[in-house]
Amino acid sequence: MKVTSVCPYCGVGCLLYVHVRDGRVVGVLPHPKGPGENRLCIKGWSAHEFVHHKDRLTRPLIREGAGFREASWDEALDLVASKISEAKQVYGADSVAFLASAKATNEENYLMQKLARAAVGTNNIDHCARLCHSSTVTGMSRAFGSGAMTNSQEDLEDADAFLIIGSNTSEQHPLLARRVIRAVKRGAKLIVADPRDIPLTEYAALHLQHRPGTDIALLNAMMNAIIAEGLQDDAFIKARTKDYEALREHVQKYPPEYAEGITGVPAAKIREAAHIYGSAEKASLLFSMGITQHITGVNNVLSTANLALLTGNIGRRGTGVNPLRGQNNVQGACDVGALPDLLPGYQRAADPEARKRLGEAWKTTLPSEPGLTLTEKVNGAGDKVKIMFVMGENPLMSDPDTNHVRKQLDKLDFLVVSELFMSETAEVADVVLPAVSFAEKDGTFTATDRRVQRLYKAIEPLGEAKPDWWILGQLSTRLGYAMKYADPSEIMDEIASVAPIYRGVSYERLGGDGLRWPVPSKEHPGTPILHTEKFSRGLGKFHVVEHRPPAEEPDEEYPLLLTTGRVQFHWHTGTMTRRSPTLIDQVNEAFAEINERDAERLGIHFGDMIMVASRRGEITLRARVTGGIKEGVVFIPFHFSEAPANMLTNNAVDAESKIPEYKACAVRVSRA
Ligand SMILES: Nc1nc2c(c(=O)[nH]1)N[C@H]1C(S)=C(S)[C@@H](COP(=O)(O)OP(=O)(O)OC[C@H]3O[C@@H](n4cnc5c(=O)[nH]c(N)nc54)[C@H](O)[C@@H]3O)O[C@H]1N2
Ligand SMILES: Nc1nc2c(c(=O)[nH]1)N[C@H]1C(S)=C(S)[C@@H](COP(=O)(O)OP(=O)(O)OC[C@H]3O[C@@H](n4cnc5c(=O)[nH]c(N)nc54)[C@H](O)[C@@H]3O)O[C@H]1N2
Ligand code: SF4
Ligand SMILES: [Mo]
Repeated sequence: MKVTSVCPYCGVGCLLYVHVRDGRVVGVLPHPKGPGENRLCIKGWSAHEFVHHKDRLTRPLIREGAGFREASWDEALDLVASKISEAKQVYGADSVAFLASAKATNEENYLMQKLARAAVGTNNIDHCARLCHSSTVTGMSRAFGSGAMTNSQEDLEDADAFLIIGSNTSEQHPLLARRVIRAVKRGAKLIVADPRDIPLTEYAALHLQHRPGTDIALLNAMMNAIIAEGLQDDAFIKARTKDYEALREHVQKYPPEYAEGITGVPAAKIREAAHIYGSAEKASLLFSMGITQHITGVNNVLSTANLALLTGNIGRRGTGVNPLRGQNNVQGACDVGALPDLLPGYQRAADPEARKRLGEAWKTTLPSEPGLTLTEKVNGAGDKVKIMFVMGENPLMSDPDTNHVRKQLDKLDFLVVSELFMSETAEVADVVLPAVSFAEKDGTFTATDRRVQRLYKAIEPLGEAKPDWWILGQLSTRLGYAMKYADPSEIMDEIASVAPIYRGVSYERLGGDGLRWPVPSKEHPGTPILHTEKFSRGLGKFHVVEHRPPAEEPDEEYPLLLTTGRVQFHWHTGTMTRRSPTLIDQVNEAFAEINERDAERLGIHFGDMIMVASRRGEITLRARVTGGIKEGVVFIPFHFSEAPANMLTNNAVDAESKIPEYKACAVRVSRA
C-alpha cells in the first residue's frame, strides 16, 4: 500500500509516497505532484528510516529521581493539568509558557495556541520561527505588509538573475535549488553572497565572499552602484513605493570602496553584482539564515526589500524577495498563530477587535497581556515562567548558549515535553509524552511558498504514542476548556473559519499541488504571487538602514569569527537524522571548517582534533581545513551533541524580533 504524505524535513514540501507493508513503513518513493515533481533529496528518500527506530518513545513517562517511570496517559495528563492549574492559581496564567513545533501539523499548532490562549489564558506561545525567520516576518511586514515568500517555487525558474544571500540553498533546500540551477543552465546569472564557498557557487557568475555580519554594507553599496549607473526602476518607484528620497540619500554614504573596507569584498565585484541584478529584466532574491540570524536581522531583511523595491523586482514571475522557510511546517505554525503577538492568520493579538472576533469564535475572552518570545521564556524561567510545555523542539541543543539554557530550564517548577525521541530536552523534563511521527497522522503542512499540503495517515501509532492534536485536546478538556475534535479535518475547518488567509482551505480541496494562501474563499484558486497590483500594506516602503557590527567581534583573546549552520545530511539537533542509517553513513561526526591560512598559523592540519572556545564554553571536534571559507572565519554545524555548536554561540538578540545572533561570535581555536 502507498500513502501520500509530505516530507517531514524541509520547507520545500516535497510530496512522497509512504510504502506500507504489514502495518510498517518500509520505504518512501517520490510523488509526481507537489514541489519535488517526482524527486526527493537524500533526506526525503530516507524519511522512513527513523519512524520505526527502536528509540521511539511509546509510553508516557513521569520523572522519578534521576530517571523516569512509565505511566498511563490518564496519569500523565492529569499530572500535567494539575500542575498547570496550580501554577495558574498561584502565579497567574502568564507563569505557563508553551513552545509549539514547526515539525507538527497546522492543526496541532493551532490547537496549542488555542490551548494557551483560551484554556490557560496566556499569549506565551512561540516556536522555532523565533530562531529562524522572526526578523523576516517583522522586516517584510514593514516593507511590504506580509512576511512570507513573495513568489512561488515554480516561477523562480523565470528569473534572469538571482541574488542568493545567506542561503546554502542546494544543501538546505535541495529541490528548490534545482530550479535555480535549471534557470542558470538556461542562461540566468547567479550571484552568491556568502562567507563560504557553498556548492551553488559552482554555478555562480559571481561570488561575493563577505565577512559575516556585513550584509547591510554590501547591499547598501549595491544600491549605491545601481543608482550611480541609473539602473533604478523610476516608474515602479513612483507608482508603487514611498520614502525613496531618504533611501537614495542614505546609500550615497556607501560607495563600493567604503563597503569594501567593511565587507572585505572588492569594490569592482560589488559594482558587477549591482550591474547584474540591476540590469536584469526579472531578478529574484533568495535569502535565509545568513541574513536573519543577526542582531541586525530586521535591518538586514529591510535591506533586501530595499534592493527589490529599487529595481522593481517584485510582484511578477521570476522576481521577488524570497525568504526560504526552514522547517517542514514553520510557515504553517506562524500562519495559525503559534506566535506571542499574532493570532491565527496574522491578526494582531494587541488589536482589541481581533481579540473580540477570536474570543467570540472560541467562546472565551482572550488575554490582552503581550506574550513572551521563545528567548524571553528561557530567560524568564524560574522567575516569570514556572511551567513550560515544549512540543517537538529541542532547545537544549538549538537555543544559543547551552550552559545558560540548561541553567534556566533547571529553574522551572515543571517541564513537559512531547517528542518522538528522548531528546536532550526531554531528558531533563518532568513528564515526557510520546508523540507520533508524520507517518502516523493526518494533517497539513504549509511549505515555504505558502502552499498548504495534505499528509495522510499511513500506519497506526507505535505503541501508545498519540498525535499531538489528541494530546492537546485531552489536556485542554482536563483544564476545563473542552476540545473535542473527531479528526484533524474538523480543526482545519475551524482554522478556515477564523483565519481569513485560510478561509477557502478544506481537506476536500487539498489534492494535487495544494493551495497557496491567501485563499479568501472556497472558490478561490490560491495566490502564487503576492503584491502583484499593490502591496499588502498599500505602497512598498523603503527603510534607511545602517551597518552595525555583530554584538561580539574578534579581539586578541578570541581572534576568530564563528558562524554556525547546517549540512545537507543532518537535521538540526540530529534527533531524527542521526537515527537514519543512510544519513549517518554520509556524515556522523562534528567538524569545524577553518581557513587554510588560519590553520597554518595555528599549526592545524586537516583531520586534527581542535578545541574551539568562546566566552561561554568550549568544544572539541575535527578540523576541516579549506580554502573555501573566508580567512578569519570558522564554521560549525549545530547537529552534533558530542560537540554542540551552541555551547559557543552568543545569546545577543535583535532588539525588535528577538532572533539570536547565531551567525557571528568570537572564538579561539587551538589544537586539542
Ligand atoms: N539539511 C538540512 N536542511 C535544512 C535544515 C537542516 O537542519 N538540515 N534546516 C532547515 C531550517 S529550519 C532552516 S531555517 C534552513 C536554513 O537554511 P540556510 O540559511 O541556507 O542554512 P545555514 O547553514 O544556517 O546558513 C546559510 C548560509 O549562511 C552563510 N552565512 C553565515 N553568516 C553569514 C552572514 O553574515 N551573511 C550571509 N549573507 N551569509 C552568512 C553560511 O555560510 C551558510 O552557507 O534550512 C532548512 N533546511
Ligand atoms: N547554532 C545554531 N543554532 C540554531 C540555528 C543555527 O543556524 N545555528 N538555527 C536555528 C533554527 S533556524 C531553527 S529552526 C532551530 C531548530 O530547533 P529545534 O526545533 O529545537 O530543532 P529540531 O531538531 O528540529 O527539533 C524538533 C524536535 O521535534 C521532534 N519531532 C518531530 N516530529 C514531531 C512531531 O510530530 N511531534 C512532536 N511532538 N515532536 C516531533 C524531533 O524528534 C525533534 O527532537 O534551531 C536554531 N538553532
Ligand atoms: S528538498 Fe526538503 S522537502 Fe524535499 S525531499 Fe529534501 S528535505 Fe524533503
Ligand atoms: Mo529554521
